[in-house]
Amino acid sequence: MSISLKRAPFVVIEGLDRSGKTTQTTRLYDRLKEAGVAVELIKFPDRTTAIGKMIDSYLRSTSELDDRAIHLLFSANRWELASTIEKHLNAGTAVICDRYAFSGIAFSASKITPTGEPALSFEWCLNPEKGLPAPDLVLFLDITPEIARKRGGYGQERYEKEEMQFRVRKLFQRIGGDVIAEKRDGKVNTTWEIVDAGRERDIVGAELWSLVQPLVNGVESQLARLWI
Ligand code: FDM
Repeated sequence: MSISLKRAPFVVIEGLDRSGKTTQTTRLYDRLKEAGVAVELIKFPDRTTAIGKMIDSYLRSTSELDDRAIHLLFSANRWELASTIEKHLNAGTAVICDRYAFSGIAFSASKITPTGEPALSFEWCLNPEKGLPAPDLVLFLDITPEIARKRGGYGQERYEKEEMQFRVRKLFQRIGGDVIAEKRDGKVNTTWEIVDAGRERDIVGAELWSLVQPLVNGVESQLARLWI
């Protein structure tokens, strides 16, 4: 009799506005289900919790909050689901997250003061994310500002402005570069994949599937924690 020590994989999808992130996340989830994989889809921010409702009203500009306060609420929204994510993975259910800690850092660290200085430092933004369950795979859906513009206007929510998206993209590139270097040095278990989301929807979908498929039978390594 063999005892399996495997747990289910934890996959995060990150991306810029107009990158097709939500469509691709849903497709991936459906494809996993069709393949008979037990899987849960979690979207951050999770706007259904008490904390999530405060985030939702801030994003829709029906309330104002200090930059630090909203940053910590986004982080707390992940922490309130962290043990659920861990339980799913250990019980053999794969978890896909639409956005995670990387969005948390990239968006908050992109905020600037009226004189153009960063409102919050990168390190300050990273700190509350330390210790969250670390994904096995991050799929970063990258899109250039030009293609995003061609795909039509941004939505009405706070942060859905071209110059903010431009800074967010730069920060995602910095975060991804750090994760790739840390993986190469054996410091983290997270694989960061940059996926060109400017291509046709089916091509992007096929690439995402080819990156996720090798994980569906489970991963050997214990669940790691982010940045500790
Ligand atoms: N966002 C999302 C943050 O600023 N911090 C976070 O931690 C997360 C998860 O909220 F503009 C931003 C990113 C985006 C907005 O996300 C809502 P969706 O995916 O558009 O709902």
